[in-house]
Amino acid sequence: MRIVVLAGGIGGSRFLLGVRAVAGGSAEPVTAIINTADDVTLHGLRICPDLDSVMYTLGAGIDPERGWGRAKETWTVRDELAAYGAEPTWFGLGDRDIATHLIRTRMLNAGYPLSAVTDALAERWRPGVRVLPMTDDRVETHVVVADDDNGTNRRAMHFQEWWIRHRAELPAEKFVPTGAEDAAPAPGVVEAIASADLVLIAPSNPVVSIGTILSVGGIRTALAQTSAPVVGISPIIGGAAVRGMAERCLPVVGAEVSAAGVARLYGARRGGGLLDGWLVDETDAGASAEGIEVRAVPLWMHDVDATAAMVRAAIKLAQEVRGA
Ligand code: FO1
Repeated sequence: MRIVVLAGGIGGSRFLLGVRAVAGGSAEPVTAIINTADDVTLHGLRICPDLDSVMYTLGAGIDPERGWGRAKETWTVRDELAAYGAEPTWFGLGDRDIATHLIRTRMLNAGYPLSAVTDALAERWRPGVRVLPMTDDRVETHVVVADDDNGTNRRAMHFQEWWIRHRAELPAEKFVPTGAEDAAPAPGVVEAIASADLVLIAPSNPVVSIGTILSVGGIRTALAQTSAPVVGISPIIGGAAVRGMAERCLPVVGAEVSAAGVARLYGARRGGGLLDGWLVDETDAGASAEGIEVRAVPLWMHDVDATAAMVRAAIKLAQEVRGA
């Protein structure tokens, strides 16, 4: 079974461990299409947080508590940069992680596209799934916030600054995936979706991870046209995000912070939206969204087995909606 997964960073990586476990044996590899709008250039290095979280998690190099960066990390370079007063000091660059950014930056500067860089880095990490950036073009989420008390002026900042420096506590007025209008899907993305037997939407941030993947021209169309059923997994359980700050992002786009609210944001495929099916946690049993088949199963990714059970439930739901 050819499975394609749209995913962001930390939640998406954990989910992919379950997908790999379920699909591990099959000849066709899983294809993961990963958000790159969190990417940022700092201290002259190109950093791709979601691609790295996926690569390190599937390659067993991740720091499991943080969900980003390397295990057994040290922070000497970060501290030395801070000693020079080199801004930004709020972004944690780990020494081991810097090697990844140096390789990536050197290859990008030599003219290799991000997808080729990702393949080269995967030679070391062997993630066991095909990891594709959503695009090889530069797309960066910028967050528009009020710039003064009475909210007359506005300013935009990079998503990483809003997320890390301001802990997503500055009220966001808009998320702008800058560059998306000119970005093309990376090589292999449209083909993978078109030839998929199943498309899974990982329980990642619906706005700044899945939403940004959908903002790349051609990806929504490919998802609408593929014969594969599209089944999503809710990142919201019992009215709160499992991790990260999806609950800070959903109201900005006018979506309710609930499993049903995210399904409605994605929309029903038969109504021109994304989803055929939607998995919600048992605490949200009874959630419904017009035109979408909803099933309630345990959605806590305690370990790979729990996540694999979620993936099997998604496959079962896909077979049911295909039959519908
Ligand atoms: N997240 C933080 O909260 N603080 C950090 O200092 C930080 C550094 C960092 C460095 C490399 C990297 O790949 C990720 C990093 N992250 C950090 C996480 C990152 O902001 C998020 O994982 C994604 O952007 C959200 O999906």
